[in-house]
Amino acid sequence: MQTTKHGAAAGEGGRPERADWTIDQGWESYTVEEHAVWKTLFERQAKLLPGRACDEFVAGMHALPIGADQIPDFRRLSEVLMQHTGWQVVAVPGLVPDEVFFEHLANRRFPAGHFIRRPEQLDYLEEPDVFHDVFGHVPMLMNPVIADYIQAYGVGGLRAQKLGMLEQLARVYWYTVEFGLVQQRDGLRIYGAGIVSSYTESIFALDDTSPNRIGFDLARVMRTRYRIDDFQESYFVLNHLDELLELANIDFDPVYAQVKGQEDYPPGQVLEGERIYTQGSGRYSAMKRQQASGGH
Ligand code: HBI
Ligand code: FE
Repeated sequence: MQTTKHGAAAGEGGRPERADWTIDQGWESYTVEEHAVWKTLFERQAKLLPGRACDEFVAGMHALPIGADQIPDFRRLSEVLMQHTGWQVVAVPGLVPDEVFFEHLANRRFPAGHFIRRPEQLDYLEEPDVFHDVFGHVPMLMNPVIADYIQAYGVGGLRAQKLGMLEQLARVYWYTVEFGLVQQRDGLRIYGAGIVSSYTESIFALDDTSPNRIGFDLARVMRTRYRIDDFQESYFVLNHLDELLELANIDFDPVYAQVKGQEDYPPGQVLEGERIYTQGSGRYSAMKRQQASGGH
């Protein structure tokens, strides 16, 4: 799943109607074909995810009006979310500028793409569509810890921009909210939206021997670059989602000071002394690099 760095004006393009870039979802205008794409994606994940998605994701999904047959109506999602964690889902044309994105999150409004991918795009997506945003992110917003964490991320994002530390903060979001894994008693589970909404990555992130799986450390993740157009080379693992509560409440300034000016780590690097769940072979990324260079 590709999230361009600066949330370039996407979707219908051009100037937004409203300053906050929100639009009406236009739920009544979805076509039968669009609901059918949602159904295909939903049913594939519903079969695959038991034993892969974390308990909090499953609980959130079951408590929301999200089903196979139709693209969910954001108004109905917001009614339930508002009661549980004070969040709502607002429709946007696609990626929005960073400060617009952070402003929404800081006010517990999750900006979700209103469009859905085309049938021929099932497994590759330029930017977050309604399946990535609603199936991937929204169930986790029912969990109070994630709800607080993503709001804190919005507040932090507005600040990080001023401090020139957005790059580092965006990596923390990427390796948690988008591509995070969590240790459960019965094994590693997915909580990241970018993984849980992807058929192929829901398998790769847990089963493949190629990627590293490394214990989450804030300063280390702030220095770790990531891939935006392919599977991750490393996944970071929390002992428990409550670790994110700490992240939502600590002062980032000392950590920013610690990492500022420090060398970044390439996505596939493993460091001396860090907690390793899997030392990956790196075979998948090596194969992709070879393909890219036209190697045989
Ligand atoms: N806009 N709609 C939308 N969705 C995103 O995930 C998003 C965005 N704008 C900016 C952005 N993500 C990231 O670049 C920031 O988290 C840094
Ligand atoms: Fe996302």
